[in-house]
Amino acid sequence: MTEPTSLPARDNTQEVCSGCGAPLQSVHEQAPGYLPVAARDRAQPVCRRCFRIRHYGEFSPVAVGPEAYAREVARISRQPGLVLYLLDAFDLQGSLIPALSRYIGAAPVQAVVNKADLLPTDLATPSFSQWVRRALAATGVQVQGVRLVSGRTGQGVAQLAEWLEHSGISRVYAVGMANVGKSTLLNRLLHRWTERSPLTESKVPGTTLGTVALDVTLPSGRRLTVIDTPGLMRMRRAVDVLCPRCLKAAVPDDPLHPRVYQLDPGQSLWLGGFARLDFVAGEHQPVVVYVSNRLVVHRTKLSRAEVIGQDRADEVLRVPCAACRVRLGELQPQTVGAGRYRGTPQAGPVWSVGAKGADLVLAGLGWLTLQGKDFSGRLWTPATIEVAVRPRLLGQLTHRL
Ligand SMILES: Nc1nc2c(ncn2[C@@H]2O[C@H](COP(=O)(O)OP(=O)(O)OP(=O)(O)O)[C@@H](O)[C@H]2O)c(=O)[nH]1
Ligand SMILES: [Mg+2]
Ligand SMILES: [Zn+2]
Ligand SMILES: [Zn+2]
Repeated sequence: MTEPTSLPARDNTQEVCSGCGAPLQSVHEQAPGYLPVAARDRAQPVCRRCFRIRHYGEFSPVAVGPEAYAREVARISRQPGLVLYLLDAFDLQGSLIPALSRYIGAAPVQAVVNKADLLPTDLATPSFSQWVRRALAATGVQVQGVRLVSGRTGQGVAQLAEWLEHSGISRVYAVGMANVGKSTLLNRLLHRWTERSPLTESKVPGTTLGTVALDVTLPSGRRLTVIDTPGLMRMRRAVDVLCPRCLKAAVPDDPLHPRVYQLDPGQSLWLGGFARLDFVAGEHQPVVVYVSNRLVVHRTKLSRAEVIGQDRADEVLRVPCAACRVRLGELQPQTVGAGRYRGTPQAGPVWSVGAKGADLVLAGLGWLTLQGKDFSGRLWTPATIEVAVRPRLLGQLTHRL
């Protein structure tokens, strides 16, 4: 994996790359925003990094840390506009920006759940919208509405565009964690209005480095400024720490195929080599796994589970590679309890599953659904990956109220 370099502070008078927002410079070839002197008088020049990402599919992430992030996004409280707060439907937990309201002030916010194409079921239900609203409210952000879109397939994009066309607003920002698809979605909108898709997109988080503002004329003749912003990286999601090969296996590209395992006590499930669920005691029950279709899910005896992780990881579980294993850190056990094992006092973090079941969410890797039957076990995850429990996304949150 390319080691991230950091972004220099930006001088407001400086011209920026129209693909990634990095300040353009012709001095340091390896630094962000490099543009050879000969290419400087082109209209809307793009930096060499953007050129390479677009034409050669190169990945060169640059970490936008919390300070640089705050510096770039603070512009929103100075020049208010509508904020489209983008969330990744596959990684809702990892999409939450702590204290976003600090950066955006009192700007109105619409939640936009992107990558809807990855989910096997449509989420456009009132219960899902309510849950998203509540999850965002818990981080201090009140949203006006929740929209479901796919920047990739275009699902929901025409409706969003028409709404923006009729809303009367003159400035719109896309804001969100790195890699949630801000630039891809804005490119779709911009293409509709200008037939151009100028923003650089890539598989690796840390593509957009600074704000990029583009003025467009809407079909009604009204002017709208569309602003892309860099994504925040907190290194709590799988996608922030993996090398390109492990990323390709762990991040889904196609709609998820739920994998159902009928488990008995004494069995374990490995999710690649990223995480493991041990079923220690309880009733026979189905456990549904929602991870990338390319990730190996390996069922084994609980007594063999550790040996597989230690001796046969590369051969059976395939990813993460040795270098990514080091970056992710050792797997840590957490207690999982459902039914009559719910709430049993235990050492370490406890994930408690109610009678209606729950999703055990691993930020950026996917989730496991338990039905709420008697279950006592352990979930092993790398210390860097955020874990959470939520109502079943496909089942409870997609039920009509
Ligand atoms: N499946 C799916 N993938 C998407 C969608 N939108 C974007 N992506 C993919 O997500 C990855 C990141 O997209 P970007 O548009 O670069 O994301 P970003 O939020 O601008 O990322 P940063 O600039 O790093 O903050 C790319 O591989 C996109 O192809 C979508 O609707 N569905
Ligand atoms: Mg971007
Ligand atoms: Zn660039
Ligand atoms: Zn790797």
